[in-house]
Amino acid sequence: MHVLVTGGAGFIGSNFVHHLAEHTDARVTVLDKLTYAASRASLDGLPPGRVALVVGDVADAETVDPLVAAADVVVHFAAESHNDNSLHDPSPFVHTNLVGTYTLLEAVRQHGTRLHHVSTDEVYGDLELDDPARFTESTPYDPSSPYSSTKAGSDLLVRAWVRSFAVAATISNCSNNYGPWQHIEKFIPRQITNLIDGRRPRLYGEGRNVRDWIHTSDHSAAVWTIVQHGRPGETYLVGADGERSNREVVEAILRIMGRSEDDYDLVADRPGHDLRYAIDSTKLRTELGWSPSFTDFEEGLAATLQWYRDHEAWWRPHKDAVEAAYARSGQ
Ligand code: NAD
Ligand code: TDX
Repeated sequence: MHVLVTGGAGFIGSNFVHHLAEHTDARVTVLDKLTYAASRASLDGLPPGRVALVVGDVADAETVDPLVAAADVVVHFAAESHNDNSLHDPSPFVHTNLVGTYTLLEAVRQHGTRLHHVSTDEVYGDLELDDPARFTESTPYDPSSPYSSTKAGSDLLVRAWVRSFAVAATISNCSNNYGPWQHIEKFIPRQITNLIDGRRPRLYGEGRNVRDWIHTSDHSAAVWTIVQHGRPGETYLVGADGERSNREVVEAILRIMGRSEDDYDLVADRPGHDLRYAIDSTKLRTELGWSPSFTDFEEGLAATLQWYRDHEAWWRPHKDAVEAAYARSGQ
């Protein structure tokens, strides 16, 4: 099996490539533009001869077409992924998330190649803190940010290509990932590296917003399960029952580091900040038999914290610039 992985040098994509190398015999081609969010180092240590990296844009049909023609299946992770960036400049989000997905869809249509599209729970908007409901596959789309609206649009393109052109595609919508190689602009690595650096954690607003955390390895296993056993045309929600308020996450990080639990700052809120995400992944668990391995969030968090301690050389060169950009927004 030859798998084309778009965005395979990013946080979740690279974890997925390692998952394929460890658990399958698949040959992998990574297509990645190597934006600021990518890291070649995240692909180190892979078996030589089984993984190739092509540097290119998923929205460039001339690059994409021969790669899709040569693949048995395409797994599409490539995206602009950070909500805060999308509030400052939505343009690359429209280009990569919408035009990129369209470009890939036209290529898989042309070549009859199976596609798995990786998406987010943010397409469903947000829930109230006290709402017993969780998102399911039939929750109506209601995205809030330029990021989530371009992801929602990309999902709708996939659904339309399935229905109109019989493209064999599946979609997964996953909750917030954490783990190694996540860019330090994101919430958990930002707070961990702040503390290692002698800075205080920075919580938006009151820190009440809730996210549903899943370890990225469990997301990779879910995506591979769907590629193998998912029914074309279907959507599967991926989540590990990991709801925590942002304040609880920061308190847990502070505890693990032996610091006082109130040693953080409240800073300017994110405009349009989604209140709560929560995933009901019953369909994936019952139909395809997937379940998460990382069931203890604090344990996964402690391991992730240790990873950032051990990989300071990777994130250190970017830390000041990331913090300077946040400071311009009072965050
Ligand atoms: P990331 O930002 O860490 O990585 C994205 C990768 O895509 C980078 O390697 C980047 O270079 C590449 N890329 C960007 N634009 C490209 C283009 N035009 N052509 C080719 N490559 C391009 O993102 P991530 O957090 O690993 O997210 C991966 C996917 O998973 C995204 O589709 C995202 O929407 C989805 N997702 C993420 C989360 C999460 O918590 N991070 C949760 C659910 C779904
Ligand atoms: O410094 C911070 N302080 C803070 O309170 C940062 C960076 C974030 N936050 C809050 C905002 C969110 O409520 O933490 C929460 C998580 O923030 P992000 O890491 O930016 O993630 P989020 O906006 O929830 O989106 C993530 O999960 C869904 C990914 O970035 C998306 O790609 C994915 O689709």
